[in-house]
Amino acid sequence: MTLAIIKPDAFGSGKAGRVLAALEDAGFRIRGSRVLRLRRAGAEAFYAVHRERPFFGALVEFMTSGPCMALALEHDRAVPYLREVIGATDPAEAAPGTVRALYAESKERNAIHGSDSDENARAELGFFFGQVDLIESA
Ligand code: FUP
Repeated sequence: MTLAIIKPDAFGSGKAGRVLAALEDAGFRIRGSRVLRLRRAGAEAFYAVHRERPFFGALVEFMTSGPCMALALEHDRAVPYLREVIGATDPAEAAPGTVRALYAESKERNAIHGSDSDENARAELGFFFGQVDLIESA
């Protein structure tokens, strides 16, 4: 299981359905979903690893600027496969057909987040979802 966020740029411009379709077409099963707006403290905690980076303030501003959609996604290679499907951080460098190549505006407003390790996926799923919200397949 891994964690994706359809970020405020994509969610706010009505692209959630297209992003969900791309994820389902890629073979992910949706096991949890929540629409929410992050508060400042939540966005700062979620991106704490980037706290010292020059873009941190703008990143928190962006992630708190409107609603987003958190997704728990299941696949047998969930973490690395989602990273492939979403593409490089900067859409200009993302492979053709990836979610960011299709839907991201810029490196800063890049449509979607995907956990980058199994350890971070567990922590990030815990950040957005309680255990009862996640349907494990048999
Ligand atoms: P990714 O794992 O592809 O989401 O990228 P990073 O973890 O490196 O960065 C997290 C988020 O910080 C990106 F999605 C967008 C933002 N960011 C910037 O705004 N500017 C940068 O130069 C790098 C990242």
